[in-house]
Amino acid sequence: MSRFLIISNRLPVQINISGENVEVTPSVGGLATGMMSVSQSFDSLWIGWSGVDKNKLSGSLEEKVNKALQKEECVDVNLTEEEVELYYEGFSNKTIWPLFHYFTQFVKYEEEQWQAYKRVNQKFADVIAENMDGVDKIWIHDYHLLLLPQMIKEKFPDVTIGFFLHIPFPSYELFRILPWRNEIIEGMLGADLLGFHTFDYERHFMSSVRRLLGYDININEINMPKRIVKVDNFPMGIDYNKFHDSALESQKRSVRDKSEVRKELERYYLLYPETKFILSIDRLDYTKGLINRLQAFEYFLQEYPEYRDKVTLVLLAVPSRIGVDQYQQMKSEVDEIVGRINGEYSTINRTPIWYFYRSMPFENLVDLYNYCEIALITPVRDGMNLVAKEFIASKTDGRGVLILSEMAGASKEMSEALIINPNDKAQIAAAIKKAIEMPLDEQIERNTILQKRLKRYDIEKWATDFLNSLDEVRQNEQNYLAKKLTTSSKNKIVKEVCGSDNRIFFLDYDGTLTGFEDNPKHARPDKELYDLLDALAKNPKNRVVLISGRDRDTFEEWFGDKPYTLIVEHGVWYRSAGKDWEMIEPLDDSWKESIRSALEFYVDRTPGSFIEEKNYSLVWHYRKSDPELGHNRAIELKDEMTSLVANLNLEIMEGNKVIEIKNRGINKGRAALKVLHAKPADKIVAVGDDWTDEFLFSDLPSGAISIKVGMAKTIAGYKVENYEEVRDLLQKLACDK
Ligand code: ADQ
Repeated sequence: MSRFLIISNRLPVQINISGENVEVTPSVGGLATGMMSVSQSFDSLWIGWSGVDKNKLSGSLEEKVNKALQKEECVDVNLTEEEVELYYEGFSNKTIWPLFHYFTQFVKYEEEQWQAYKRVNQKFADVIAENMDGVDKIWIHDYHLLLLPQMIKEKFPDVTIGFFLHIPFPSYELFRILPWRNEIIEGMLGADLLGFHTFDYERHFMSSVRRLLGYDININEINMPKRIVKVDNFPMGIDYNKFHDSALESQKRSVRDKSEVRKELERYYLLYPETKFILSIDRLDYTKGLINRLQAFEYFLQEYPEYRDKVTLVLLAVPSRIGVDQYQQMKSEVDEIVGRINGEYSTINRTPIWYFYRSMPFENLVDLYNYCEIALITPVRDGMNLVAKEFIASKTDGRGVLILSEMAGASKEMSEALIINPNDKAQIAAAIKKAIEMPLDEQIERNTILQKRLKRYDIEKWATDFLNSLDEVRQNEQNYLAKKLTTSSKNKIVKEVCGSDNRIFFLDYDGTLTGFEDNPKHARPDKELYDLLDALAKNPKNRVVLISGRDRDTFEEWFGDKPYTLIVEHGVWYRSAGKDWEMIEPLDDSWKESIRSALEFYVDRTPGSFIEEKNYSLVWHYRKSDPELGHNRAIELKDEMTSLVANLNLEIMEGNKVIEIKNRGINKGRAALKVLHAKPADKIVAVGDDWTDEFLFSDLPSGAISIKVGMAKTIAGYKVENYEEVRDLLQKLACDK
């Protein structure tokens, strides 16, 4: 059985120490539950901070803590008080948390905290390294450990790493503010699979990768120099049955066994049967929108006086991050508004807001979910928001109305709720009114759909989906590794090629024999390349064919006096060494005018892009443009061109940061076959880097040796990482004899 590590800032356990006694109890959080269900099929270990500073414990107590953790299959990363202050309360909660939730005004930029963040991430990496025996998969959680994937990848390149971010990933315009943005994104890219709650966060992340690091992105895969990283969204679910079943059980309890909360709610309801309970539950955090929620409730009481006697807001705020300034300020502000509203609208018998500032046992939480008719959840930013889901899961008879902020990730899956803008108090007040008045059958209809979805995509399914996806990524990596040109396969190829008396080399130019430049004209061959190609061509048993999408004039200038065959414009023109250029087949170029004017429109709107004109094709280059804009414009352009080219017998080819429009049916494969038809070869080697070379690979006769440069999918038999590796191989293929 393979071993699997789960890594998060906090371990899923509570440690209680009294005297010499140590008690470790598993926590009931969603993540722990989800992991529990999947971890049963693995030999798994959870690594994280226990919340206890072991430096302060006696040797015997420390031993007891370690043993108790071991029993729960947990290993502790011991953090000192100073580390907790700088890494956890500091960089994690004063820099990343506010920035990723769009609260730029709260973001602290402290070098000392950043250094501590790096140090603690390294500390996690060190503890992981001590526990790597037999491990083939690691799943890292959340914003405290953004640098960890890369730290592990560097040390253990063969281990598959998944990373899930539980909070939003902000838009590039926000993320770029961070002085350490590149290190953070590179840290995350150490993972093989990156998961986010929603497509928006995934999109934001991709955009930052493209703009900051310039990597190519293929739908949801990032092509890094040596690896592919997959990015996807996995909306986190809850343990649906646990909430639903507990709510059912609670209803069945006798009066004596009922929770105090439930008894109080029922007693109140008997006295005031018209009351609607509005529930508000969250950690006391500025992202959760408590202030605007209270203001909207106040506005509701002002605007709809007829309901003043009929609603009670049950406000449950869980103490959180008490050491961080903003949280203390917020607590005072909440206290003040609650005081003001209760002062203004209370009567002898009734108080409009019941305010609790504490955590609650699970049973009481479920009673609140089950009993309250309306949930008012108005975060100004929230990665997902599980409370919204837990409320719906606990509605055993299908009644109840959820009012949910469009800024919560959960709103993307819960469109049957009343979706509001958390900054629009009039809209929230109107939603409260609508919720109070909503007919029962409509409530049930909406909730039935929501419940069905939550039940199907529960926490277990979420975790399993993520892990299955991780396995797929691993499989793809293995497929890649299977094609990777190893030293032994290189030796085999050299032996095979040099053993033949009639060899031909079809070599693409850009990205294959040389690197890319912003301006294609600057990618001239260097001396090393000329020497290499000359050495290859000098052997009378070799024929060198440069086969490229380049224009004729450029190749004439660079290779005009060389003894190589040249094929340009993807197979429009052909030139044997020392002979004149010939067209491979007659073509028409009368279409260029109409296509050029369409392309010019894109040049005007995409700074840095330009048109290259070849004899029988037009190319729009966007390598120098803003990567994000260039990518989007390329999609638009392809879309627009598809209808334009249909009647002109043209086709669109997408290369590396270029879109080319050319006559249909002209491609490198067809051109190569013509060369081979004129003079067959016993051994064929073809090397290329983009998808125009796939035509070459697919059309060549079986037995040809095809080599792809880069990570993208290919039908070629082998893959190499870069043009340097190609040059190294060609050096050997010049063959002594
Ligand atoms: P949180 O910001 O903590 O989580 P949320 O998703 O709402 O927010 O989860 C809160 C959890 O705490 C719920 O499971 C709830 O049952 C529990 N809880 C709330 N009030 C409680 C109380 N008074 N007593 C006991 N338990 C209480 C972060 C992100 C979210 C994301 C989650 C999961 O900020 O956006 O949904 O992680 O990825």
